[in-house]
Parts: sequence; structure tokens; C-alpha cells
Amino acid sequence: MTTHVLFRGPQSRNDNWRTLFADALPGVTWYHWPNIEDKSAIELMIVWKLPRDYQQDYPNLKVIFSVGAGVDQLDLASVPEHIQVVRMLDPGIVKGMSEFIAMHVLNIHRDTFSYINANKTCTWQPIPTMENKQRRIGVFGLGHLGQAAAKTVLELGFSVNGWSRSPKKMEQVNCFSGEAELPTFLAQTDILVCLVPLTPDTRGILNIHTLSQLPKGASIINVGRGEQLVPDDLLTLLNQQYLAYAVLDVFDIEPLPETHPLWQHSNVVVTPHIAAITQDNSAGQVLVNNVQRYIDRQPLAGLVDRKLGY
Ligand code: NDP
Ligand code: OXD
Repeated sequence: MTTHVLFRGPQSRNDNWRTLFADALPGVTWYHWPNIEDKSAIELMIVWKLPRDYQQDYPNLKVIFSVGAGVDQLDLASVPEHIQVVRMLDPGIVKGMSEFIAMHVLNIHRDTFSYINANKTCTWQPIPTMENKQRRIGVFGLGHLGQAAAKTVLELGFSVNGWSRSPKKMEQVNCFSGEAELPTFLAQTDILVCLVPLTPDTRGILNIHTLSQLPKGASIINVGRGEQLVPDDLLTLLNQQYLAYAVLDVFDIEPLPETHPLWQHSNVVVTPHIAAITQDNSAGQVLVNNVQRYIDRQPLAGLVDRKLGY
């Protein structure tokens, strides 16, 4: 019996994954949206965003695999409970994210952005440096990506704090959890790295109340989701010189509109949602392994807890 898989995404990725699946799982029939002979045969869907009317069009859909680590773009609340939702646990995403965070922690720590601004006025002004271990990196979300990022900045010699919903233990990381411990975590964080998923609890969580609990002179790196940050609150704290820098990779509206003040702010670095991109080869292998698990009726890796929303 064949398993029918539908992929919705770019042609180049389709060609890559179709070949990978044909070699590894010849029993799978692969379709590239929107070219599908019999929609009722589709059991598995690999997508970033769901096609409109998918519930009526694909009545035998059993699993939705997200091509990204996040699943908020799938509008989980509208996905029926009997359909399993799986996030992407790609080692390529983990590597890309850890690199992006290490790069910007170092940029902030070594004042790269201040020197870029000083270049504009030909200002030769050395800024005193501090030891890495004196700089406290706060990883907001100690999950798959947060734990890897925490290890990477630890290896660079920084002090690391972490915050998560449930309690965690990580060697050399001061772990905090839950709302009650949030103020203590924030008060000890010089560079805040946001890596929580977007859920009703984390929407708007980076606001004037939380950001002003960071020490004066702190910076933020937001790689979670744009909707977690209140941009006006960030701009207020940057303009008051309470916060130093913000590196923002994700936005409420993407692409960030040209007229948005974040583009113009000299202490903000905007990147176009590229902190960690799904890597075709490693992610393709993750999908092959998971589809094999589905065929073998084994639990899927990266299954989303529908109550928690991530
Ligand atoms: P995980 O699900 O593995 O980890 C999420 C972490 O956030 C967990 O530690 C979890 O706590 C914590 N968390 C969730 N809700 C809360 C809450 N209300 N309060 C405190 N902590 C909370 O996710 P990943 O690490 O794989 O990915 C994180 C996010 O990164 C993605 O959802 C996506 O939005 C973003 N991302 C961005 C990319 C980019 O290019 N910018 C690329 C890839 C991902 P607990 O451990 O207790 O469950
Ligand atoms: C992801 C992303 O979730 O790219 O993987 O943001």
C-alpha cells in the first residue's frame, strides 16, 4: 500500500525532496501542490502555510508537517484535533540559529554596531571592552533551539541564563521558569535572546513592562516571532537610551513595511527572517525518517502539543 504525500513549496525544494523520498521510501507517492490527481488519497502534507479549504479538499489528511520549526503560521486552533501537527526538528536550523545568535551576541558585546554608526561621522573613538563572563546572555525559551544557542554562547565564555515554561536543568546555565521567575531572569540579563514560540501566552510578551526590567544598557535579539514584541515600546526604550541595541529578524508584518520606523533607527538591525533557514538536505532526511515512523505506526518526532500550541 502506498502512502500519498503532498508537498506545498518551491520547485527546487520539491525536486530535492522528491528524489530523496523516491530513493529512501519507494512506497511513497509524492505530489507537488497544486498538481494532485486524487486529493482524497492524501494522508500527509508538508507545508509552510496550509492551502485554503484543505479540510474539505483533503478528507483523509492525517498529519501536517511544518517545513519550519514554528507552527503558528498554521493557525492551530482551526486544525481539527484528529490531524497531528509536527514541527521541523532540522539540525540545519539548529546550526543556523546558533550561528546567528553567536554572531549578534558578539556584535553587541564588541560594539560592532556602535563602530558602524561611528564610521558614518569618521569618529575614531575606542569603546572599553568587558570580559565575556561579565556579560549575561538570557535565552528566553530553552527548547530545541534555545538550548543549542545557550551551549554555543557558553562555549564563547559568556554567562548564560535561561527561561522556560517548565523547570529545566542545564549545566552551567542558570535556569528560571514560569511567570514568577521572569523578573529575576530579566534583571540578570544583558542580552536577551527571544526564542519562544508564538502562543497566546507569548504574544506581546516583549513590552515596556518586561523590557524595562532588563538592566539599563541591555540589548535584545528577537528571533522568535514578530508578534511577541511591541515595537513602539522597544522604540521608546531605545530612544530613552535605556536599551542599547535591538537585532530583529521577525516582524508582525513581513516584509517589514518601508515606512516602519524600525528601518531608520540607528540602534536597530533588521534582518529578513533569515536567522535559521530550513536546510533541504538535513530537513529532507528528517522528513523521510518521520514518514517512515508514520508508516511503521511509531510516534512522530516533533509532535505539537495542541493544548500548549507548540
Ligand atoms: P521548542 O518548542 O523546542 O522550545 C520552545 C521553548 O519556549 C521551550 O523551552 C518552552 O518551554 C518555552 N516556552 C513556550 N511557551 C512559553 C511560555 N509561555 N513561557 C515560558 N517559556 C515558554 O521550540 P524551538 O526551540 O524549536 O523554536 C522556538 C521558536 O523559534 C519557533 O517556534 C519559531 O517561532 C522560532 N524560529 C525562528 C526562526 C528564524 O529564522 N527567525 C527559525 C526557527 C524557529 P518548555 O521547555 O517548558 O516547554
Ligand atoms: C521557522 C522559521 O519556524 O523559519 O523555521 O521561522
